Amino acid sequence: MSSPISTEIQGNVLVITSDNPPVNALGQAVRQGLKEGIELAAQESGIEAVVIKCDGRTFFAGADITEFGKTPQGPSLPEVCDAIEASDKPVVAAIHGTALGGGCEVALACHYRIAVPSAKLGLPEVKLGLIPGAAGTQRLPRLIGAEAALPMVAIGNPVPAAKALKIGLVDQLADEGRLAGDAIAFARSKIGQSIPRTSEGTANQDGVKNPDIFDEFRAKNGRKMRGFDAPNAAIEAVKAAGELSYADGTAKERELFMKLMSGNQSRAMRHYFFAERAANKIDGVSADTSLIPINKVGIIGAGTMGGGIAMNFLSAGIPVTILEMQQEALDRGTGVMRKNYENTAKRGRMTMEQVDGAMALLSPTLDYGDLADCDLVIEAVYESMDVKKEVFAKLDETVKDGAILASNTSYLNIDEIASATKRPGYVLGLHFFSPANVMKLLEVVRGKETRDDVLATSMKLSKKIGKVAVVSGVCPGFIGNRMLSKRQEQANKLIMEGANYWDVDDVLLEFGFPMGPFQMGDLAGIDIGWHRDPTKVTTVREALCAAGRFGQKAGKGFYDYDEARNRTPSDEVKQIIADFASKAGNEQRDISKDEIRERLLYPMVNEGAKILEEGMSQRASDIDVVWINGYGWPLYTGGPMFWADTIGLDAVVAGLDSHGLEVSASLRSKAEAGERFN
Ligand code: T1G
Repeated sequence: MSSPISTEIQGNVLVITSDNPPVNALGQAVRQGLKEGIELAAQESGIEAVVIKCDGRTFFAGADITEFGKTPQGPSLPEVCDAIEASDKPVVAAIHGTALGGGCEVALACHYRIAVPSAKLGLPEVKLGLIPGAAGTQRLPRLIGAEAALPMVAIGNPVPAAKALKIGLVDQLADEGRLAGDAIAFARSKIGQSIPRTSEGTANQDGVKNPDIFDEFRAKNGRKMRGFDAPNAAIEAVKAAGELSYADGTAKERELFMKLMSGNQSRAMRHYFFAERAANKIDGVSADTSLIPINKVGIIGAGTMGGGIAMNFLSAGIPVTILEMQQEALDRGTGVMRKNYENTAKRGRMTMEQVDGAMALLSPTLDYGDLADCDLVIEAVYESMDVKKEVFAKLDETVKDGAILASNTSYLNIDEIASATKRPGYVLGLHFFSPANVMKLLEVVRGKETRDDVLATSMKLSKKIGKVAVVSGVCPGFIGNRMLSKRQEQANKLIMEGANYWDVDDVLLEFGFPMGPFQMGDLAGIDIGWHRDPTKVTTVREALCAAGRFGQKAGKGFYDYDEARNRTPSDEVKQIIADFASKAGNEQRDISKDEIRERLLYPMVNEGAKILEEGMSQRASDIDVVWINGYGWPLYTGGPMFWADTIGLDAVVAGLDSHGLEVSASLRSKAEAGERFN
């Protein structure tokens, strides 16, 4: 098989080129070819400088993640990087696309780096539960200082070329389309000069002007890093760069890297990396299915969901016509959208010009006729089948043929909604999660008649608006809410049996969720949907509302809140629950956190098994993608189905049996056969 690496001598410069689609991952053949290229440069006296570049869409985007967990084959990436850096002829990295992970480390091993303005450079290993493993944590701080290196290594976001130039990660910007030529000229200009080797830099030794930066960084990013092992390891590695010799620092990095590589968190996060990409693929629908052009979107309803949904399209530069029934509701809705954008601008995440640009694409209307030329219309009206069928019938009459009609319903039957139209093939569900302009998950609900091109268009469009889309079949609650209802059912039962409601929340918090169900209730507002009659008390929630416990906004809900919104369990609430429990004749008992965790999470796994069995989800990893992006399931456990594999399906079944909870046939048979979901 021909090597993905080719070499060409242009005058006195050796150009080493990688052509390893799709992203020039640094697989064994690439590493071998790079090493041989550097050896060639050393042997040939006519070669006075070297350029390393990549064909295709990007410079090396990292080690080949598919090789992880397999027996390593030499040469290792650290070996290749050291060979590059040891060259006594200047080596220039010519960067376009995304120089990430091992790709950035190859660039750091080069003596110089030039990049096109659209390029990005980064060390995202931490997003895979790892840290850089080819001396990135030791070279980068020596090149740009620990303070600039810390976020790159411990958070893992890439920096654009302009910023890379500013912080010294890149030496020069090249013209788009002239990268190779500029790199060769740049390399020639360095012939005869002393070779700058990053690993020899000691800038970082005294470059850490303020050793407190590490604790300050931890304090500032604590919430984001909560529960993850890799960020702390990354901080340790960067710290070591300022305290140890290069040799000792790389040994420290290797030790930290190997520990993470063999840990559950990295296995889970690597699972998620491929799971998110697999979710894009629709079984039985070819990747080259023709797509329906979406140039104009209609949204029915300018409430919280409708407005949030609209913002996704406006932010992606797609014009939106938004319809309400009353002018006042329309004005309120568009006002909220502008306010949301302005708040984002205040946080420096967009400019006011961008705010105005997005809002300029919005056309508010009270007239269905203005939706006629939309290519896609999404309704976000009241969750009532009758109302939705009425809206779809009207859309079917008004909107041009061939347009997609989508419902944002969170659990209603899409096939029944489609039956209200003469175009069921063009009907599907696009279930956004609140706040719709923030949450990444989009459940794409495939009706029994939904056409392949409608489905493929929706999946592609989801990516354009920055969503992670997962295909779901038609069943109550689709994938996420269907599993959530099982957890909520147990949460409500547990507190009726004597479990402390704060233990229920704490179990989920300690597991890694952002909050538990009772905290969530206080945040959203206990009084949502309350009938406002304090004399009519039939549920715990109604009792809380009757006692004025509306949630955080009232300073009290399930919890009492201080001015900083810190929560304290309430004896009054504990008594309210106990009264309900005794009225229902429930025997009370102390319930351990272990039992709470098993009863909250195992039924979700069981429901996931049923969803798979019924074909409501294409694959177990899709369920993981739903829960990580829609409900805050901790990424470092890989999602409910991967987590169940990790603890063992036999343990899940034994737990469910011990609590007298349902075990689906497929889950039990998988457990008995020693199988995994993923
Ligand atoms: N290894 C193997 N396959 C990869 C890959 C990688 N590093 N990156 C992408 N792919 C596949 C991906 O699965 C998909 O396959 C296709 O390429 C297109 O990807 C030693 C240890 C580069 C920004 O973490 O962030 O280096 O689905 O759909 O949206 O210190 O891919 O087509 O079959 O994502 O244009 C560090 C991971 C690795 C970068 C492009 N590097 N990749 O995004 O395309 S660890 C990363 C990305 C490491 C060293 C350490 C993105 C991208 P398929 P895509 P995209």
